Amino acid sequence: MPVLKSLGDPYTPERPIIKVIGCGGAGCNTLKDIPAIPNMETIGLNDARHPSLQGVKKVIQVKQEGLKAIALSSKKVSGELYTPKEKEIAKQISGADMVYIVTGLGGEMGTWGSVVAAKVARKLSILSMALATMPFHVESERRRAVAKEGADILSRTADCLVLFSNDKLLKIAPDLPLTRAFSVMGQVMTSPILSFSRVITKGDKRVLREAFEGCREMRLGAGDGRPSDRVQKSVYEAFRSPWFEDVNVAKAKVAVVFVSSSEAFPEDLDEVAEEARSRMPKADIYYSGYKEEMGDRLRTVLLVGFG
Ligand SMILES: Nc1nc2c(ncn2[C@@H]2O[C@H](COP(=O)(O)OP(=O)(O)OP(=O)(O)O)[C@@H](O)[C@H]2O)c(=O)[nH]1
Ligand SMILES: [Mg+2]
Repeated sequence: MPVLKSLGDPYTPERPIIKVIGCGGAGCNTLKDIPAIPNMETIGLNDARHPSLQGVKKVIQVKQEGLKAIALSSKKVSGELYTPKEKEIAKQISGADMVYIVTGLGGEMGTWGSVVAAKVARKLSILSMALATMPFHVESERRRAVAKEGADILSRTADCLVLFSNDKLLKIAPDLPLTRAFSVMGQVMTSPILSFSRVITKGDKRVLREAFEGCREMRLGAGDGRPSDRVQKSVYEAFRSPWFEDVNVAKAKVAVVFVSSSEAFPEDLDEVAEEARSRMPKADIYYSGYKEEMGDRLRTVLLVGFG
C-alpha cells in the first residue's frame, strides 16, 4: 500500500539549517529570486567574479579546469581526502541539515559544479535537493548534450533532482524579455525551497530521505484557486503544469504536496491529499499545509517524482 503521510510537527518545530548553493551564472542569478528565510544561507559557486555574484554574500570561486573530472569520478570518497575544490565546498555547506543546489544545466560551470556540490553533500551525509533547468531547444546541440549528461549524474548523486525544461517557460511567462522570464523561472524553481522551509523540521530529514529513495527525477506543478471551489481549482491548475506534459503523473512513485492559504483549514488539506491520491494511485504521498498571507486564494504546490 502506498504511504500517505503528513510532514512537519507543530509540537517540536525545530527548524533545519538550510544552505542554498547556486552554481554557475544561472544558479547564482537565481539566488536573487529567493526571499530571505530564517535559518537559510545562500552561497554562490562560480569560476570568476561574475556579475551574477553581485549581492551574494558567500562566494566559492573555483576554476572550471578539472571540475568535470571530479564530477565524473565514481570513487566513493568517504574517508578519503577531498580535492581542494570539494574541500572548499565542504567548508561552506558543513553543518547544514539540508542543501539545495540550484543550477541552469548546459554550461560547464553550473553543470559540473552542481554535480560536485551534490557529491560533497552526499559525502557529508547532508540531505540534498537539486533544482535545475534544461536549456532551450534553440540553444546549441552541445549545451543540450552537456545538460543531459549532467542531469543524468545529478539525478543519481543528489537525493532528489527537480528538473525544469526552459522551453516550458514560454507557457508560464509568454511575451516577457528573457531576463524577466529567467527571473520568473527563478521564482518558480525555487518555490519548493520556500515550501519546505515553512514546514519541515529536523525530524523530517529521515522521512524525506525515505521519500526520495528510488526517485530519480521530480517535476513541479503549482496552482492558485480563488473562491468558490478554490481547492478544486488550485489542484486542477497544479496538475496542468507544463512540466507534467511529457510524464505520466498516474505512474508517479512519490509526491510531496503543499497547501497554503491565509487561514489554515484542515479540511482543505484533506481534500487536496484525496485528489492527489486519486490522480496518483501508486505514489507515496507526503503532504503539509501552512499559512501564508495571500488574500482569499489557496495555493497547491506539487512535487511529483518518478523512478
Ligand atoms: N534561470 C536562469 N537560467 C539561465 C540564466 N542564464 C542562462 N540560463 C540558462 O542556464 C544555462 C547555463 O547558463 P550559465 O549558467 O550562464 O552557464 P555556466 O554554468 O555559468 O557555464 P559557462 O557557460 O561555462 O559559463 C543556459 O544554457 C540557459 O539555458 C539566468 O540568468 N537564469
Ligand atoms: Mg558562467
